[in-house]
Amino acid sequence: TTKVECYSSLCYRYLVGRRWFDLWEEYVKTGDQNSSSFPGRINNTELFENSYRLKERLVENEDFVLFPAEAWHKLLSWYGMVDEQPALERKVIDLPSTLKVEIYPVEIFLCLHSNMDDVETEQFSRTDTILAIQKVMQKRFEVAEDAEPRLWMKSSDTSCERLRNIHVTLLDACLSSGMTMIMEVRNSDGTWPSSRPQIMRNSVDEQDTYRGQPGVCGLTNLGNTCFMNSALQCLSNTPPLTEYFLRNSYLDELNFNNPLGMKGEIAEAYADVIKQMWSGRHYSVVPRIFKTKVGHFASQFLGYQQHDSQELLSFLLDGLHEDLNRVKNKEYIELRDADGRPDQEVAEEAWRNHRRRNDSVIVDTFHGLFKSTLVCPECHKVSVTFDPFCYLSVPLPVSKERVMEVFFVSLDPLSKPVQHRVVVPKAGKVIDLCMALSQATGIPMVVADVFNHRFYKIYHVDESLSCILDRDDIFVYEISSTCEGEDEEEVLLAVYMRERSHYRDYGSGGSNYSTTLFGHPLLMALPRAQCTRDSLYQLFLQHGSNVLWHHLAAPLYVAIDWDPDMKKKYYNENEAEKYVKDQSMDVPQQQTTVQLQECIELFTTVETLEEENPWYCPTCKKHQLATKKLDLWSLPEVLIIHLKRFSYTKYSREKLDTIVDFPLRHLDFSGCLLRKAGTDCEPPSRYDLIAVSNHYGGLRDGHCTFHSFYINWGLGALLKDTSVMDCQPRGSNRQPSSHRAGSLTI
Ligand SMILES: *[C@@H]1O[C@H](CO)[C@@H](O)[C@H](O)[C@H]1NC(C)=O
Ligand SMILES: *[C@@H]1O[C@H](CO)[C@@H](O)[C@H](O)[C@H]1NC(C)=O
Ligand SMILES: *[C@@H]1O[C@H](CO)[C@@H](O)[C@H](O)[C@H]1NC(C)=O
Ligand SMILES: CC(=O)N[C@H]1CO[C@H](CO)[C@@H](O)[C@@H]1O
Ligand SMILES: [Zn+2]
Repeated sequence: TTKVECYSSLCYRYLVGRRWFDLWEEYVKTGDQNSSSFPGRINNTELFENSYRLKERLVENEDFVLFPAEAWHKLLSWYGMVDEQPALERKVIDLPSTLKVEIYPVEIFLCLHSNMDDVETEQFSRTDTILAIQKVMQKRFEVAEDAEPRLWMKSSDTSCERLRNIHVTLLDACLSSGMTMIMEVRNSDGTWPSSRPQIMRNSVDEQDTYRGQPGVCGLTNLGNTCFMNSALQCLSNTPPLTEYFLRNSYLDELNFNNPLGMKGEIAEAYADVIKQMWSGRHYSVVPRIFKTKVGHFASQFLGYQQHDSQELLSFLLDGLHEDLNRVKNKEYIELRDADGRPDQEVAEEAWRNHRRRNDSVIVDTFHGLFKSTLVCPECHKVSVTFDPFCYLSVPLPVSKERVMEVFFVSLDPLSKPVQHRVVVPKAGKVIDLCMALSQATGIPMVVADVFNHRFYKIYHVDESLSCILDRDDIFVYEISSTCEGEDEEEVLLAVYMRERSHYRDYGSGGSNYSTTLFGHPLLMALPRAQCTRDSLYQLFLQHGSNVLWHHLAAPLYVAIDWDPDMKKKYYNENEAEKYVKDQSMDVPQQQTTVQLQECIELFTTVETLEEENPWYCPTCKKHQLATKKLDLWSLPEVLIIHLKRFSYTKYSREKLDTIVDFPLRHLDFSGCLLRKAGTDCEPPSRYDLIAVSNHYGGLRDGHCTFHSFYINWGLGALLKDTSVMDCQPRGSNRQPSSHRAGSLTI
């Protein structure tokens, strides 16, 4: 999705594959009319699955760019389109609070109740109404226009829901791709087929009799909502919060007028889900209304894309907090600097001030306090503040190394490219890659990104390795140094293989043909003096006689044109695609494991502020790159720890897949809490795990799961244990307390 400006109700955007776009951009920027940079016809192949279906989870600007209609039609008229690919036209839709381009319309299966084997597929916009679907169905299945049929929506094998209001949009009805819409038409005697036994059994009847363990309840995936369900399961299994909702305490505290809140709607929708989950009457619950509400208040969670579960959890905790804030009139509070006063005093003041504006079950349960200390590098002014937090976002130790897989192409025309796995410094340069490959033997090499039989990019040795993405096809070419004299100038020649079409036009006196690229492109270094047409031609012939064309070290900056017949005879397509694996490819990649405690220590490590984010020193009266240290002061009853697995840099988005080992019981913070024990209200410092929200897979195709079955039962056991511990002294002389043992959510 993308934000767009669009003032007409019928407005479209067009998708163009990123690869073609880059080629085109290069071509127009350099103004180079060489055939080597000419992008050719628009080619969106990489965006399609079979039969021109758009691949799932494409990311704007990474996989494709969007063009307004006018620009698209210009491009199309200038370049044309390969293989009669369809234009990827997408509607701009008006969603609550934003306009978005609907990259993926909703794909619904349609069938008649009387013949559920005959299923048709149709795409709809989220802004279409259910009525629009009904009309399409009536037409498709030849149901009389005045028939007044009933519509049912089947979202899983066991649940079927009647769609009563046909005037709502697909978005508000939470319809998503893959759902089946069933149309039921009255019998001739006026009765409905589904009112007869065993047909269309509504799962509600079934569920009324189900008496399972309260809280052990699945959440139906409404199409990529695993991130939301996962967060909901974690919260649902947080005892103080769930008890608060089940006891109806929230009814007295709903804050309908808080401008920062959501008029109580999020809290009410959340309470509804929790009550259903803990009723013991359902195997699973469809959090449809909750999802719609979330979408209304935070449009980034609308629809279909994968999201960070943490992002949603953070939004939800914020929303619940403001909806349930007991403070109705927020007073203005002047913040005082610590000015050397004792930590205890400043911390208590900060917490008091926080509670004067923020007072809710969320604060009671999840908020803690940390201390941040900034030191000016110049005047050594120390600034101390205490800030509340709702969760700890801890960094992962970032590996300074990176494993790259590249193909090495040696000078020997007979040897095949060799795939290597090499370890390079993450912040290194292209030269480091060459060094790693040649083990510092100093063979001259050139690193290139090869795409579509041409050099997509040739890297300079000083370029940063971060420009190279893991998915790029990197070829490293050995380069001969043919220069005799030291001061002779060398040029790098790139060679492309082209095949001529058979078409010839002798009418104009010369031959005329079109060409297509094939095979691997080649690279070669030559003294400038040798770069004449004749000597290149000779050189090419010499090497070309070396039979196996595929490396025929026959490089020119120009392309080598092959006659189709010659190509058939001398070019072995299969042979050319082959490569061998270096033994480095057999070494299994090591997974590093770190302890959760290490991440927490990293969180409290002194860091120097970055250039983009300096601190204004009140003494020096200017921005300074101060050192900053965070310390934990007090921890909440339920502690949420967020592992920062996603790292975003200018060039790449990366998911750190380091394994983080965490204890299930007794995660101990007593060593790193600044606030010293000994006071009456000792803060909790030992935690047991109650929930984990886990994201599997890569950045784009990842899946968020909550092993609801496993975790719920496991959790049941944990909670039982916890309640046993409630009535037993913890630690040495501690009296039985009504305090629950602290719980930890990751
Ligand atoms: C073709 O490319 C070469 C190398 O980039 C450049 O020197 C030459 O001027 C280009 N020719 C045209 C016609 O643009
Ligand atoms: C279009 O691009 C794909 C790779 O993305 C390539 O395999 C295919 O040959 C291209 N088609 C044409 C006609 O150039
Ligand atoms: C080659 O063919 C194209 C298209 O048929 C034509 O426009 C062009 O003039 C021809 N060039 C030569 C040199 O014959
Ligand atoms: C942690 C938290 O929710 N703090 C809020 C307390 O209230 C102030 C003023 O309304 C907000 O700005 C904070 O975000
Ligand atoms: Zn200073």
